[in-house]
Amino acid sequence: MAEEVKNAQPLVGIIMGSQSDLKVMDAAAEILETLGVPYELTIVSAHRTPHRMFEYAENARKRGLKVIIAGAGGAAHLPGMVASITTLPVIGVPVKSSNSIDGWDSVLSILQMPGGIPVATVALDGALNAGILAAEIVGAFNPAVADKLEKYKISLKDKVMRSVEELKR
Ligand code: RP5
Repeated sequence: MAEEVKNAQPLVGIIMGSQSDLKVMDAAAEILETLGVPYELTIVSAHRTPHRMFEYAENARKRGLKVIIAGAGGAAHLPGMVASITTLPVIGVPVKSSNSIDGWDSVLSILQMPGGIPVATVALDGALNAGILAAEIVGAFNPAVADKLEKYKISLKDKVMRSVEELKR
């Protein structure tokens, strides 16, 4: 992480139910680094550490976080429970864990929230998009992050246009 981002107050909290989720959730951390958004990353389990989950969600806004990305697999209650406690926006990442039924358990338990408690659910293992969405929320009020997002989108377009040139027949 660039020094100035590393030392800055985290704006995005990345949490996950287990260390086994890290291989997926790392993509959110990487893109936040690319986009210059300070973040923190830790493990918070809804089922195995419920008190830690409550404390994390309750204190997140006071600690200066603006968005929470929560990833979990199986009976993935972490994003929804965190969203029920905090007024910060929560982005849910359904993780396809090894004992899951093709990931449907994770997707549905994060997606099907009751009215009043939204979780912005991304695709199965969609931590990259969760990171980008979190940066876009921060970028709505932060011109430096908005500028990096603009450059990122241009880089995506450029990549497609290079393929168009390469495939020209
Ligand atoms: C969930 O159960 C975690 O988010 C993880 O995706 C899944 C399996 O956890 P481990 O048994 O690998 O710790 O709570």
